[in-house]
Amino acid sequence: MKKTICITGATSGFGEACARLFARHNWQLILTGRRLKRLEKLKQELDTEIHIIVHDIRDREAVKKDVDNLPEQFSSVDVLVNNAGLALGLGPAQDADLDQWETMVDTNIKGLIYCTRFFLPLMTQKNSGHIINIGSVAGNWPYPGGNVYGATKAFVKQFGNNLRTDLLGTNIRVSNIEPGLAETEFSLVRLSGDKEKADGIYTGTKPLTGEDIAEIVLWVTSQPPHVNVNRVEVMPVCQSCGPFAIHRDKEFS
Ligand code: NDP
Ligand code: 8X3
Repeated sequence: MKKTICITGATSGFGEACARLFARHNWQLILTGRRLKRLEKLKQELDTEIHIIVHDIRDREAVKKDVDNLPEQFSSVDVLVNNAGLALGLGPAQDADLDQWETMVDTNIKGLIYCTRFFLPLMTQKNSGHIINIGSVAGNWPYPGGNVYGATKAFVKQFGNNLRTDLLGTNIRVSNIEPGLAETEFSLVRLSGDKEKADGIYTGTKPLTGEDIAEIVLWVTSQPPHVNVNRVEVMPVCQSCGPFAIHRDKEFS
């Protein structure tokens, strides 16, 4: 029997790449997102059974209803990839748009906990499963403009750590994948659709790709059942951390 993976945010980027890779590895897929046409296109293209769910993960009742109403064939979920998420804005906190901050909190934190809470019973019932959260280097390291986005990813990391403690004694695994610079639609969304600026983020770099992250998700799921990969932090070679920043002022000279 085929294994079942649910990938949230499968309409582009990491989620779409995971859908393509797991289909090639003969898994059946539950794919979620808001853009129906993209999900339908994937369903037509990929050679496996696919159940499409169109909802906004910020809509708690919709997420609950769609998990409650999974078709029998897809109701035994082996892996949940909590991937749907976004960054909005790259400016300093003192100029930030509170609506953008709320959207990141509602999507990256609240949407992720809704999916986790509603899918978990499908795993505890059979005492097996794997929750893979897509965090970020932004949850580990500060950078200018990372403010609320990075904080949502720090939440995701700690939520995963705490899930592990609650699930101790079960066979359910929890992993956090923490990518750095990766070329997807992420920057286009972050920069409000400004393609030139978004492309500029990747100019002169060799960033990670969706396929790179999908391979890591597959590797994490392919470990023997007694092995839990807690966290994987991954950057492209062209990225690193900076030195501590020090503001110098004539007053102190
Ligand atoms: P993309 O913008 O390409 O993909 C984001 C996905 O999330 C889309 O499928 C989108 O679907 C879905 N999504 C966003 N908001 C919602 C919502 N409210 N309801 C349902 N689905 C939603 O970006 P990435 O593939 O890069 O991002 C995937 C994850 O990886 C995110 O959590 C991001 O924070 C994280 N990440 C990205 C990095 C990068 O540099 N690219 C690095 C580290 C982490 P739709 O719009 O159709 O709803
Ligand atoms: C996305 C990676 O460095 O743009 O999570 O925050 S970064």
